[in-house]
Amino acid sequence: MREGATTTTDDEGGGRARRVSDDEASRSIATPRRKRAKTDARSEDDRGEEEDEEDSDDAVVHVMGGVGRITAKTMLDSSDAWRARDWNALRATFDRDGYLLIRGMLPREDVLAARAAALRALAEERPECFATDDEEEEEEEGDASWRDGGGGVLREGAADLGLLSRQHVAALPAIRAVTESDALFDLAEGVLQCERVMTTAYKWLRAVAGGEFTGVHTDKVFLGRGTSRLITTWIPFGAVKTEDGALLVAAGSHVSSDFERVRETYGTSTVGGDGTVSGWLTNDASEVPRILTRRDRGDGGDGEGTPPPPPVVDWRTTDFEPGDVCALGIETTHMSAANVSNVRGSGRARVRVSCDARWQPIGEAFPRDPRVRDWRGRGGVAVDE
Ligand SMILES: O=C(O)CCC(=O)C(=O)O
Repeated sequence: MREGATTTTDDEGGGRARRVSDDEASRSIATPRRKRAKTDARSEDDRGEEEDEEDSDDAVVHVMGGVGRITAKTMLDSSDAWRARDWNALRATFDRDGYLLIRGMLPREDVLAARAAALRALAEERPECFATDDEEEEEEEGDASWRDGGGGVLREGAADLGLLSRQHVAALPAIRAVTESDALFDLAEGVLQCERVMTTAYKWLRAVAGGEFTGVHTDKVFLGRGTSRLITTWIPFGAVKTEDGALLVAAGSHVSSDFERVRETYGTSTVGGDGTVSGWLTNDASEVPRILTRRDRGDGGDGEGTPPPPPVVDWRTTDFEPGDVCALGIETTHMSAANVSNVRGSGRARVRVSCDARWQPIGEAFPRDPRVRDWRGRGGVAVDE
């Protein structure tokens, strides 16, 4: 299939790269919205309580959902269930929310090695996009090494880095060690409740520059011509804070009645084989309630002229650490936040590197999307059956 209908660049996205303006970006740096203002008059106990509350799953951030500003809550953390291999709990959460966040699922050092490999290769091919070592050191306080998660500061104006179309980079052993790790096979088999899964040889390895993002979509429009039992794992290569362009998931959108008409209309459309249609529902997450209202409730509500309340979209995101993974269902509405990083106010963005890997069960009962040619099993074996 054409690689990038879900991406942000011209040749990779079937549409112009979407960038947010500097003004939008400066207003939107993911700012935690605290539930209560801090005062010094509170007791130690109260402060402790508040800190717990701030760290709770209900913490809210302002974030650029593409070109629109939205608020998002923190993703629910399923790491304990993963560590206990509690498949009932993991599947129950996945079925309810349409996603799973698992922290520290992959070895941190492997993920950082993959990041270093991706950035080194990209810097060789697009040297003009990256700040020089000196500039980087200045910005990153000396932490300029690719290896330890540093590096990746872009020159002002750098855009359309084109990593997605460089599949030889995605195929590097250090990168495959992460994107096709046994832990991901285990997760996909457990969530999909099957004996064996396979993963697409093609990998959606992205280097996202300042102002860029992926618009609101479901994977079904890109990968839905085969089995519906297909999942995506979103793997941040390094720390990806919300402001760097983290994943944003509309929790429950795969089952919610608010999204039903969108699932039936947009969700059953497919991106043209020539990749000329972006496949995005919108590039503005703040528009989604209006789109749901328009498509779901054209009659205007209760028949007595009272417009129905706008549906609430439960956007979820988080600051990702190296090793964290988010799994998504094929009908879960999601996008990535705009990369509004501005390293030390320099006007330079930090590149966001991440990779989406797709998974489905092996076997005749699970048809493949004809747009995807090559599939791989554990150990990198080609899956021909
Ligand atoms: O990483 C991104 O920008 C978005 C990834 C994504 O949504 C996808 O590939 O389905």
